[in-house]
Amino acid sequence: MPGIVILGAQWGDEGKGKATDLLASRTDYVVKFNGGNNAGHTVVVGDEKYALHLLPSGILTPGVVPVIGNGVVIDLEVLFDELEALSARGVDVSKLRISANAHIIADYHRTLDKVSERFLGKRSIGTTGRGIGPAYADKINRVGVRVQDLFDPSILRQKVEGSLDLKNHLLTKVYNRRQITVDEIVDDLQSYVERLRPMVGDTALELDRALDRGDIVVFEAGQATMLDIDHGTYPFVTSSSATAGGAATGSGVAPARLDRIIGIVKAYTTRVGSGPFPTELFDEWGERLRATGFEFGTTTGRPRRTGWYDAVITRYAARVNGVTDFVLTKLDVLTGIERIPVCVAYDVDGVRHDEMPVSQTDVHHATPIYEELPGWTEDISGARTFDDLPKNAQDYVLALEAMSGSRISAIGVGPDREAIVVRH
Ligand code: 2SA
Ligand code: GDP
Ligand code: MG
Repeated sequence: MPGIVILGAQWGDEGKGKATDLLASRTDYVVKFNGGNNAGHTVVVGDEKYALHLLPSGILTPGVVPVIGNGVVIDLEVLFDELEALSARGVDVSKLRISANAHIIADYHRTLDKVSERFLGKRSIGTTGRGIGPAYADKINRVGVRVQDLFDPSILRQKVEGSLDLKNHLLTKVYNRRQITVDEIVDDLQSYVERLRPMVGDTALELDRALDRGDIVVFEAGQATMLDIDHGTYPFVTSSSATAGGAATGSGVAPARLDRIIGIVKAYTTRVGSGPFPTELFDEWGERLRATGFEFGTTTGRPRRTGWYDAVITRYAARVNGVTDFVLTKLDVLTGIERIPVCVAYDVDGVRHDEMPVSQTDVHHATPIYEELPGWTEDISGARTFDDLPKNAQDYVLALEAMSGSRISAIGVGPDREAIVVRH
């Protein structure tokens, strides 16, 4: 199974970084195919904790070639800061490959992200403020600056001019900000050119050849299904394709070469930023999940919203992505809860919905229909086989498997690399 996609089945932070890192020892390439430094993947290796934002999680495994695909938006300052920080900790970052077609996040994208969020007021998305939306907007508007443009000074100037044209009007006339000059942006971007050059290439071709050789390539999604620009809870989404299709468009590898789609799903649900969240808890249970699961943004430190497991969205994620296997993470966080509610369907104004409602209004009005499953009190963090889990924990997993649309192949029982039960 040479092409493997790892993606989030909920609203992100399911533990994709840990899952990618786990697979990495058997992997040749790890490809980030969407998003940018809005992502936050935490990987715990022994006593060391790494928080990766722009770089693929596979960079931590010696021998793996990390790839930033064409679907990613790159903040060059963050790229080199992250590379330097990892190098200083002894991580070999020399193999990194970057697509010539990836887009650049410039200073004005970050500014626009922040001022437009402020402008939206109560309707704000709750973005990470990293310039992601404005950079993708430029890509779709065909006024983006791509990595390859940096290597041709006259093209770079033309592209920056084209991109800044209307933005300066918006910044100065609407948002009351200062004018940004073409020179300052071009000078900034050019300061990275020589360091960037050796990393850049036709990564789609390189990956195709790797798959031809029988190499194992892992495609690691940022964000998650419910934050996908097309399939998520629009407009409360990120601006990229975080679903399985995005692995193909965001890397240039043909869809038929993606053999396994691994959906990462938490044993409960979290969300950061605005937007509907049917199983959200506002009581002490929500507080308990946040404290026990340490649910704070890896990138921004924001407290995450928390709620019970929602099988409606997991079934939806299984379908939209064609999930072949789920990895259920953070089961340990539920230890000690006597009866664990699980959302099996929604009630929308008196009508039962077993599938994700197509209307956004219905999603906002959805209230969960819960089933309660018996909990367990035993510490499960040392479990390494399914049989090591207490009977009620096993039954919880089997119940989720039956209602979530695909098999659960592994179960996370703690943050460490080894804290995992592999079933298939
Ligand atoms: P953006 O910045 O334009 O992508 O924000 C749009 C929405 O996408 C959400 N989003 C995320 N949700 C969960 N985790 C993310 N990464 C970080 C993490 C987030 C953090 O791993 O914890 O540190 O706050 C992530 N990135 C984007 C975002 O909340 C908006 O709802
Ligand atoms: P990602 O964005 O999907 O990579 O996830 P994050 O790294 O943002 O958030 C997941 C958090 O859960 C990280 O702090 C991980 O170290 C932690 N984690 C992953 N799997 C488990 C698990 O099975 N149990 C516990 N307790 N923590 C886990
Ligand atoms: Mg995260």
